[in-house]
Amino acid sequence: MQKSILILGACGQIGTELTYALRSKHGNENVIASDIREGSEELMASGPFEILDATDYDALEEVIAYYEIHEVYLMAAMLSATAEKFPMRAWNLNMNSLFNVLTLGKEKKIEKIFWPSSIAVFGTNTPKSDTPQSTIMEPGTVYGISKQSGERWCDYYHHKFGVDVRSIRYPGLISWKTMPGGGTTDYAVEIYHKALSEKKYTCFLKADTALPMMFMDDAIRATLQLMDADGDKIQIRSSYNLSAMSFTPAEMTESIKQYISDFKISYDPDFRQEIAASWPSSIDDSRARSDWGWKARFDLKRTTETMLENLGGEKI
Ligand code: AKB
Repeated sequence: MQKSILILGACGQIGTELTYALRSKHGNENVIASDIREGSEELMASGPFEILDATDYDALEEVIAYYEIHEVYLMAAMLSATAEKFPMRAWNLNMNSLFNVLTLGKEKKIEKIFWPSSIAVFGTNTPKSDTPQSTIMEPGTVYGISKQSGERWCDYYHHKFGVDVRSIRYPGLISWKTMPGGGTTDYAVEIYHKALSEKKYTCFLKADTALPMMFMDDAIRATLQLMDADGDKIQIRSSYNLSAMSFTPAEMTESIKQYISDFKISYDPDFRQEIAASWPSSIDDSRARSDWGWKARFDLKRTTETMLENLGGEKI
């Protein structure tokens, strides 16, 4: 039987590309995109779309019953930088939306859930390099606190009620189709746009701030791979560490200069520097590799080539 899938937060940076990937895999009509606002014309035209607030349980239940949904991908969230400005709104959105889908899972109204966590679950007391799967987690941001709590709730609902919920701790994600919104790692997307349009960029992080990053194609492939894996392979029901590459703004600048030699960077760190400084510089993802076969394909060089080609419209 063909399964029906609902994506909450389909117009965001990950949601957009996840919608296209799931539609090409399962058929446009079987993947229902939803968000609190309309998305790009291209996304809206590619299949069914519902305006839906992920924190509204009744509305969510209604859409799930109407489309006979089997799987939900909950991509709606307020990210780290914006969440610092609106703590209660962030907590309400990030937690209530998760409780809604976990409850629907508990009541057997849906069969499978994907929920994204983040490297933001770690804090200043966490080992910074090659951060292990299980370690000290004392997040110092509103967003990180919501993600760490969410991980505990996912684990609890799985072990207590048998809810099939799966999760990845995404690093910073780099993509060209949709801009990120309100994150600490957003510089790694903005820099390509500015390199092409102005040949200069002012970075809000310091030159030597190393962070774990991933190209969007890898992130989408990992998400689908995790969701397709046999349930008994998914040994971790809080969230999996996932890694591809780690670099600093200075290293990223060097990588762009290989193609745009007169590109210039300057640094004007703001409140996001403190957030970035509290996160790991690199991640140990050996459990994702051994449990469900994860392996990244994009390094910084390939990411830069792909970003500049797609944003600049010229073959590199
Ligand atoms: C952010 O910067 O808030 C996100 C994340 C790492 O979860 N990109």
